[in-house]
Amino acid sequence: MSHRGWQSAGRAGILTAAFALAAALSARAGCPPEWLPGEGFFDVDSAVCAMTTWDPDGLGGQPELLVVGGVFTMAGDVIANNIAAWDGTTWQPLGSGMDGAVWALTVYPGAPGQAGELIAGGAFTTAGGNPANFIARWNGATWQALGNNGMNDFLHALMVYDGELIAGGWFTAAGGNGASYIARWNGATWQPVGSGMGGGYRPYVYALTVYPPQAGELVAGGYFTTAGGNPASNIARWNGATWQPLGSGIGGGYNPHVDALTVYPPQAGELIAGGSFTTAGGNPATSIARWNGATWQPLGSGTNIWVDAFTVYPPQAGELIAGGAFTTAGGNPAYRIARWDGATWQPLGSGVNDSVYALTVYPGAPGQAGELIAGGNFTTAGGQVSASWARWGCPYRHGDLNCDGTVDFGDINPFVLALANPTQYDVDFPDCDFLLADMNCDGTAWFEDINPFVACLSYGDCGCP
Ligand SMILES: [Ca+2]
Ligand SMILES: [Ca+2]
Ligand SMILES: [Ca+2]
Repeated sequence: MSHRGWQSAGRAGILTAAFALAAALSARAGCPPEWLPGEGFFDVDSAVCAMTTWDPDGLGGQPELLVVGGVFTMAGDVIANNIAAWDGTTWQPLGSGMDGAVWALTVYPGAPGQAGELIAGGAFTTAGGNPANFIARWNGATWQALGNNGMNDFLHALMVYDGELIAGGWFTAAGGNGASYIARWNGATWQPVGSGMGGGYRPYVYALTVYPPQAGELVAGGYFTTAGGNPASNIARWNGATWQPLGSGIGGGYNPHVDALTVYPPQAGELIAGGSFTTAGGNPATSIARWNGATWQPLGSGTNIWVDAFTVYPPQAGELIAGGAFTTAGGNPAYRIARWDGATWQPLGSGVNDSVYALTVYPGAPGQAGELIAGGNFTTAGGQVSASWARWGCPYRHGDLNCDGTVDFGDINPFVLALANPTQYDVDFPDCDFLLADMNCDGTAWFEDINPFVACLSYGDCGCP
C-alpha cells in the first residue's frame, strides 16, 4: 500500500481503533528526566550564586526570563557583569550589571497583571554605573538604588513577605537607619524588623522563607544566637511584632549556620532548613532538618557536607531538591544535588562536579513540566560540559506522546488522542503537550502529522521537514 493509500484508507480505521484504546487509558507515563546538554552559547564563565524567574512585561507577550546572578563577566557570548537573563534560547545582559557579586535575587510585585521589579542584592556598590550599595532594582531599562542608597554591608537573602521586600545579610543599617542583619522595604523607605539578630562573631542572615506558606510567619536563618534580644540558635520567626525561636534551633559542628530555607511539600508542608550543622532541636540532623511547627526531625540521614539551596521539582507536587557541596545523601552517592521524595534520598543522574549554590525551575520547552536549573561553580553536569549552570528535565522529543522518553508503539494511542481530543489529552497527560504530535512542525497537530508520525515510529525519522 502506498503512503497515500495508507493515509486515506487507514486514517478512519486507526482513529476508530485507537479511540477505543485511548478511552481505556488509565495510567499516564512521565518522562525520565536527565541532564540536558547546552546548545549554542550556553555556559556562564564563572560562578552562578542566585537565580529567579522574572517576566519583564507581566501578562504581555514577552516570555518569562531566567535571571542569574553571581561572579561572572560573560553569559554565553554576551558581556554581562555579574547578572544576566536567559530567554530559553539566548543570553542578554541587564544594562551594564554590577561592580561586585550578586548573591540574591527576587521580584517585587507590581499591580495585578503588571510586571514586577527585579531586585538584586550582593557585594556591589554600583548597578548600571549608578551608586547602589548592596541592593538595586531593575525596571526593564535602568538600575536604581532603593531608598537612601541601600545598606552599609553585604546582602545575601531577599524575599517578599506581607507585601514588603525583606533583605537579610551582614549589614547593620538600611536606608541610613539601624537594622541588625535584616530589614524591610515598603516601596518607599527601609525599616528594621524588630531589633533584628545578634550574638556571636559577626552574625548574619543568609536565608528567608514564610512558614506556614499561607499567611504564615517570616522565618530567617543564618549565623546568630539571638533574635529580638531573645536566645535563638541560627533560626528565628517573626510574627509581625516579635521574634521567637524555633525550639532549641540549629547547632552542632563547627560554626553551625543555616544557608537555605523552604517549605516542603510547597502548599501545606513542613519548614525545611539546610546548611552546615549536625543537630536540630538537640537531635542529630546532618546538614538538613525539618520543623513541623513543634519539633525538629532529620530527613533520613541527611547529606555529608553542607546544603546551600532548595527547590521543588516538578513544581507544586514534586520532590524536594537540595543542592550544596555534598557527595552523599541518605548515605548513598549523590554529587552536589539530590532529591527527597518524602521518605528517601535519590541522586539526579551523576550530579555535578562542584558546588551548587542556587536552584530554581524554568518553564522550558512546550511539552515539559519545566526544567530544574542548578547554578554553582561546577563545570560539568551528568558528565557533560555545563559551566556554572545546568538543566535537568525531559528532552523535547517529537512523537513521544506519552512523554516516557522514547517513541514507540506506546505512543500511538496518545498520538491519536492528541489529534482528536487535545482537551482530553491534557487531562490524561498533564505533564506532556499535545503539540508533541505536530510532527511536521507547522504549529498544529492534525491529519498531516500522521504520515510523519508513522515515519518516526518506523524509521526513527522524527525531525521536521
Ligand atoms: Ca509576559
Ligand atoms: Ca513514548
Ligand atoms: Ca502539524
